[in-house]
Amino acid sequence: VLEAADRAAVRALWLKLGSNVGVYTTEALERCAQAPGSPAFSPLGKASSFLPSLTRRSSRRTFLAFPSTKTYFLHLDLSPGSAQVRAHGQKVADALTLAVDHLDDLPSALSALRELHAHKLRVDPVKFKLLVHCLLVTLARHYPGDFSPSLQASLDKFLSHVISALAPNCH
Ligand code: ZNH
Repeated sequence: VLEAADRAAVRALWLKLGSNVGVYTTEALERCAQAPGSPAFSPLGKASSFLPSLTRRSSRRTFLAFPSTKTYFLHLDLSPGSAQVRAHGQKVADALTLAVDHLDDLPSALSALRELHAHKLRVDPVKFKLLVHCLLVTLARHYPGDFSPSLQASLDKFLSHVISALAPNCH
């Protein structure tokens, strides 16, 4: 369970994000996997190749950093600015907002989504960590002034709880 200070920090950030949660979630998805034809790289192992994608002002390509996450979305239009990716980003954002509203009971608030991801979509649990990582990077870029180490830690804990609720075997 999240501590009071973590909850307060996450709730305060969510208030600040307001209706933009979907925008940032979409950007995080776009960052996640790599466009066709680009050389694959592993950001976890090679900080040097990852850093340029952090500093690029605005990505024109979709699914940039973790190509393997793209395989789940091949049925969507993945071109830059795709309305389908945006719509999916908004759904993920709404689920995160639901989670923020149910910090006391994430597992039951997210149980239908856990079923969907584990049994129907069969998402590799590791992919959740990649998406969450991309979301943290995205928020840090847009809110550099707010992104203190303690906010980072609170958000990280919150998102870890969301992951455990969605993918219980992800450790
Ligand atoms: Zn997911 C879907 C959320 C992660 C993949 N998702 C989805 C939805 C939601 C979500 C809300 C919608 C549902 C309905 O419609 O009903 N996710 C989410 C969250 C997270 C996630 C919150 C975290 C945090 N996912 C994920 C990952 C992956 C995925 C990691 C992989 C990589 N999902 C997915 C898919 C889908 C989904 C594939 C389906 C899409 C379509 O549209 O088709």
